[in-house]
Amino acid sequence: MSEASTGTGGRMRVINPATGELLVELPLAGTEETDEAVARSVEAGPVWRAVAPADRARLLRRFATGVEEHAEELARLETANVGKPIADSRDEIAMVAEVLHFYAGAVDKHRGDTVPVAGGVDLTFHEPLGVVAAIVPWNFPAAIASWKIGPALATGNTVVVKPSELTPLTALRLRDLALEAGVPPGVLEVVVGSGPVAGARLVEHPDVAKVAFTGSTAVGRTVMAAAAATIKRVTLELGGKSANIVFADADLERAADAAPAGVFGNAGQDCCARSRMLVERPVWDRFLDLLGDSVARWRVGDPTDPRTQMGPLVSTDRQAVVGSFLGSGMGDPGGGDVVPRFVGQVPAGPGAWFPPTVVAPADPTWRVAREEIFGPVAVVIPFDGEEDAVRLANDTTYGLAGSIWTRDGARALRMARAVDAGNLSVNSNGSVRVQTSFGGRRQSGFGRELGLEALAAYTEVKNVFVSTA
Ligand code: TXE
Repeated sequence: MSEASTGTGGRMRVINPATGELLVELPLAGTEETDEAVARSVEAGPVWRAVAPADRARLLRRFATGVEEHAEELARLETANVGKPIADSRDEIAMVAEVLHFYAGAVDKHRGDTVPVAGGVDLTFHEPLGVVAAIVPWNFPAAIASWKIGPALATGNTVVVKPSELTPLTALRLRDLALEAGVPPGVLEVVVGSGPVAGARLVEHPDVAKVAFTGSTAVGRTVMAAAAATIKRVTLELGGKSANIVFADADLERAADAAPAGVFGNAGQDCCARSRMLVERPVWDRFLDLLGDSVARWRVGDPTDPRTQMGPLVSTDRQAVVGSFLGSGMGDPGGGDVVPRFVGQVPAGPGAWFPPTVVAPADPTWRVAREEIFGPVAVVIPFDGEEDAVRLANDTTYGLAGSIWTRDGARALRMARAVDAGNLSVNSNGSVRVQTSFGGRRQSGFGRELGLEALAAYTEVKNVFVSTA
């Protein structure tokens, strides 16, 4: 299946990955169409900033309400386009609305300061940046778009969203719902185009003030380098290889029960996937027994069935990539065989299916234990004590998320401080909440989304001194 063509004037075949069925064919924006969207966004800037704060908040609330009213339609669209279970899509669309409500409430609360200085009065303003390009991946298309749209619009920016070429459908609907809510034309633009053409053009465009990027570390690197030419502001939310650390004193049943969702959720196509399970040696056998049971219970199948917990991968191309981490000779650098210990079930027939797969024990030097796979593959590695757990958890170039399972509160806090990642959870695998900041350290990127922290990513402080002499 060829999911997308690229280049100016091309067309994109948008595919349902669970069935291989063609959903729609869309024209791809080239450089010219991208420039036109940026021009509309520039023009809309003064219009949007002239809307009184309370009215801007009302418009964002109305937009949020529109999302709620069309939630089922949006959820079905997301499931058809991404292949994710409908239960997940419903949660993610609910999150889109919650994000918009949250930032609607922030419009008139992101205030400046007065600063004590000699000779006059000094005050600060949090000013919008201008046109923000939101470059979005295919794993959570609507949710991740909203994380950028919400705070950017609330603080008076205009936004051009470039969804992934594989999954543009919900972004287009969100733009329509914003217009229907009364958000002025041009304030929220969507450019459906390929990364190397439309995405790259947004990054180099002199009228784009900031790029908010979520995607692979490799592309993030090129975005950051290209943004240097115009000194563009950049925030990057990139990959991860997060650790799920299970101590011997943990509630093992609970940890094992939660583990599949922590790594196989969204078919593992989640930057926060807990794809490295670290298990303290005294409970290795017991935990592996429990994990085998919970993997066997993990329901893979038709994404439109509300009981389904995992659907297919986003594309058939991804099957080969995910499969390349397993098999004979893949135990590099030793070249041994990477043979899974547990392999779950997948439906027969068409679709980009890949079974939930657990490699245990895995050597920490193997590629399967080091690289982001972005598929439903977990490795399990034994450790001996707290220090060893910290060493293994931090033995990665990434630093996005992680979990610590223990009944010892002091240890939980010591570990949470010692693991070098932006988002940690104790006795839970949840990383993302609307009210709290989200983002990475090291090569997982920088800048924070969500929470009140995101407002700083879309504004700059202007300082004004007024002499009273
Ligand atoms: O990401 P890309 P892909 C990781 C994950 C996955 C891998 C590849 O490991 O397997 O990345 O996914 C746009 N200038 N993550 O190929 O290519 C592109 O069109 C500007 C982690 O989908 O990084 C899309 O809109 N933009 C991750 C977006 O960048 C460019 C989420 C992301 O695509 C561009 C997704 C360019 N030169 C993948 N090239 C996470 N953090 O959750 C591409 N794009």
